[in-house]
Amino acid sequence: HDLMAIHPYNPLEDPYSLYPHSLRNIDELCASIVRSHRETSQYRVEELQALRWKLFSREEIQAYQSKSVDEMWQHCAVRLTDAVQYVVEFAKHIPGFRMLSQNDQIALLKTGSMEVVLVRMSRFFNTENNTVFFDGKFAGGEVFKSLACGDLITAVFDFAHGMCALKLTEHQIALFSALVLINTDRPSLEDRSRVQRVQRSVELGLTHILRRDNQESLMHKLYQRMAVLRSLCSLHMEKLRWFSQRYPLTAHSLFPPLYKELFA
Ligand code: CLR
Repeated sequence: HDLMAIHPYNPLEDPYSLYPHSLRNIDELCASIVRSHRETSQYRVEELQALRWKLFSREEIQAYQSKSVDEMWQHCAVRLTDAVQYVVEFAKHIPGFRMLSQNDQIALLKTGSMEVVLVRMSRFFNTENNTVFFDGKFAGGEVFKSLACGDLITAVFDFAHGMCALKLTEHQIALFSALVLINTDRPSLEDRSRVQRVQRSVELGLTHILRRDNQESLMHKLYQRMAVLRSLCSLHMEKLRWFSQRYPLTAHSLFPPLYKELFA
């Protein structure tokens, strides 16, 4: 009791006391999210940097542009699903994710996986010529012309451009991706309060590394990006509904099962 009198403890002066975490736990949480990001990010930043000037030739671009609408959709759906698979792997290693019910894990991935793919896209994006690494080379928006959804492509490229402007570190991208995924606003969650506990810890992790990097002002910008992500994903769903109506057979029998499971 005497010790308490010598060191009066005021929880309001201790930002961490509001949460059931110690600084050490937060460091461990950040480290495992960063590790999981690194292990599931397909390419390292340096590798992508080295490939920056590998562009598609005029002939190659024309080959993409002369594909039929359904052929190009199927091709992109396969590429996207591949990327989503890595995001699912990433999610599984976010501390607390596996403790959620199967239903809640799926509910979070249904809306969040595409958003994380778009966050990750910024690592694969060259702002100097507005191209994205796709199929082994860098592709401009014109490569996707035969998808017939120019507004979506423009919006997605604009988003990647804006993300790049924030110049996030790999650690920041990792924590931001986790926060995008663990979101209590998603529809049809069974145990919102459990998701909220995981969300709080990830939020705390992001705050922690932004503070450490002396970039606390980024937090506000990142929350703004999350709102843009949401609108991009509803645009993606809208396009998918349009496509499935016009090409029910391709959508039904040629799209990868995971793509259908998550987005259809
Ligand atoms: C995102 C980061 C991943 C690797 C990756 C794979 C596929 C890419 C994707 C990135 C970015 C977006 C992308 C996608 C393939 C098609 C898609 C270029 C680089 C564009 C935007 C077309 C979307 C078409 C849908 C409407 C089907 O780690």
